[in-house]
Amino acid sequence: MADEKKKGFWSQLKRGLTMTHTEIFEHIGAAVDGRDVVNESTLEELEESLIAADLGVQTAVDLVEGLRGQVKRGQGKDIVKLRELLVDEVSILLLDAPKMPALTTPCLTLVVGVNGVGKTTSIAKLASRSKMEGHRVVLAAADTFRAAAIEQLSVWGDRIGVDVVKHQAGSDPAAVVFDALQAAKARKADHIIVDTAGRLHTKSNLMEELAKIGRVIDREGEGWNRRTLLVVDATNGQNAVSQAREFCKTVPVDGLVLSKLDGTAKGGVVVAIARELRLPVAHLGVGEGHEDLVDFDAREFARALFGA
Ligand SMILES: Nc1nc2c(ncn2[C@@H]2O[C@H](COP(=O)(O)OP(=O)(O)OP(=O)(O)O)[C@@H](O)[C@H]2O)c(=O)[nH]1
Ligand SMILES: [Mg+2]
Repeated sequence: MADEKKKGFWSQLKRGLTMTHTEIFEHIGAAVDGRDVVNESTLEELEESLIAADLGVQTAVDLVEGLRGQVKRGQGKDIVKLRELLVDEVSILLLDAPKMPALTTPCLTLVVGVNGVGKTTSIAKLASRSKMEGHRVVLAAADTFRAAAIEQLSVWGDRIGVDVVKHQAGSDPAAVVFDALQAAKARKADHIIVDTAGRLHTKSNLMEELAKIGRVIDREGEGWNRRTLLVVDATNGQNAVSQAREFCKTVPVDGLVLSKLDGTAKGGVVVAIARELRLPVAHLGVGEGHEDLVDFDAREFARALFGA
């Protein structure tokens, strides 16, 4: 990846995680109380703030237990060193989680998730990214539930400069996907991104609708790599973990997009998800604009999480 682009990601990510790392370190800073020496109360304070940042209780306990051993052995005596050790430990955790494979075109990306989590915005971001990488993108407005949803995707399409295939509100989402596949083939596009209506995994009629879309892709999408991305809202913290877990039981998911990291002090949820769900985290949403998407990188994420 070009250095410029990497640098851009890094500053976006760091900005996106500001609320989380400020929260974690203000806490510990207060415990250290100017002495700048790490002791048992610092570690307890750290454990609490990791839990508050939604890394998950077990993960927080395990991390601090590891650090306690290192502190005893004379490492991590001051807060700067402790921060470095934390970055290393969290990187190791995240590196152990499955990685999202690179996009191979022609590709159809189906984007799913609960209402309001940031699906349509994430699609705009993905489309913009894909276009910048030289792909020819077609968006499919398969959230036909509301006219406003079709309009929202069209506005993004115009802004980014990519085609949008749409039908009238209330029409069959599977038919939109059918048309998007025909349009993509005709226009020699190589990446279709499908927007879908927000749904809870418990709504069986909406789940059947996804299955129908799947059958259309099976039939018409020969040669297209299919991947399903689940968008989860990071501001939901631990609830996002359970939501993702339940969703994945009904729909096979290939990777996750964690949106709205910029709007929460619960950025540790990314660690919880990677560790507990064993699902690749593909991208992080760090703002409302179409450029506010960061590729997930374990080491960089750990550094940004602790403001290193
Ligand atoms: N701060 C911030 N806001 C975001 C981000 N992603 C999405 N949003 C905002 O979240 C709100 C909902 O986003 P949408 O993309 O419409 O969500 P959706 O999942 O498509 O919603 P439905 O189609 O109604 O289910 C909008 O106001 C977005 O601007 C993000 O990464 N950061
Ligand atoms: Mg939407």
